[in-house]
Amino acid sequence: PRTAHATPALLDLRPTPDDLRSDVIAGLSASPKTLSSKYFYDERGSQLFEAITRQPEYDLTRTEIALLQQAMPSIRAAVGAEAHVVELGSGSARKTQLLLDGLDAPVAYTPVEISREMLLDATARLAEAFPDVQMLPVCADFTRPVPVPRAWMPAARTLLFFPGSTLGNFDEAQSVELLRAMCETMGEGGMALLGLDLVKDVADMEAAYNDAAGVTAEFTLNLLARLNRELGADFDLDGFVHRARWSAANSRIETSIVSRRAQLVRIDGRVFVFDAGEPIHVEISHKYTDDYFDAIAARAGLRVTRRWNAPADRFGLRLLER
Ligand code: AVJ
Repeated sequence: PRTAHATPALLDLRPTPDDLRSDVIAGLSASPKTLSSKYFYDERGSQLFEAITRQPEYDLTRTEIALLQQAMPSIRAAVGAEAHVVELGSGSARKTQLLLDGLDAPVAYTPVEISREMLLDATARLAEAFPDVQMLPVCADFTRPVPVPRAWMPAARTLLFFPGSTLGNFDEAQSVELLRAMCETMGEGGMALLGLDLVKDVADMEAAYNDAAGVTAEFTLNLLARLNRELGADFDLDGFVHRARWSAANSRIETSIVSRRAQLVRIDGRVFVFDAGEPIHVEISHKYTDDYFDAIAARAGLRVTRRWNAPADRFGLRLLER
């Protein structure tokens, strides 16, 4: 039977799947050694990230949700009625619900996600909560421009939603590229709402990535556990430590996995040599000032038209227009 809750149709752009094995071999062969933070989020890693968001030192997620709640009436007025909401990634059900609830009669919602399973899960959950919003999921790589499916109800504009300071995990050149793709995806008259973590006390920023309970360290080191599980690598998890520290020159937290001693690691018949104290670069988390972010946005052809900051400027929401 046809019901409002039938499995939503999916526009599948058949994105090239990530190749963990070849990415890891390339990253560990490079100098300095590097692994992409996108590989943190296997099932265990996603659980650990959820646990991070409950740590007292890591207030990013709580602060963003409170800010979104508080700023929503003003966001609603700025965006106007009948928007088509396009979210990059589909991992933030709580924030998406706040946005769809708070906007004026949104007509459609399009999560863009490379994992079909996560895409369909997120869509199904939201379809129940928002029967009047057309669900139009797209399976695609969101770092490239995405064709936005046409909704039954013509939308007044596209509103891209990219919360969580996820932009901060991309380096400057990649960020500009991603913002350019967003600029194209949102189309004429489109807008984007971004959540960005802001520069604050160095001690606060460093504590957020070095929580006392050790959850962030476990999250980071889970990457090595994942490589052992999925690639048959033989990382000795006691031979490596988590390190996260502020780089003022780059305005970002830089997270590494540091080898505690000289050691060898085998993956797939290949041998990787680690010196004592040698880091694997695994994550960057940019923190923004207005000048820095406005300049990056301008390089992508975007203007910041509205700003909402949490108390003590601990987090910011930014509205971007072409
Ligand atoms: C997913 C971008 C919000 O960089 O703060 C949290 C992930 N890494 N602790 C961030 C993360 C370590 C994260 N974001």
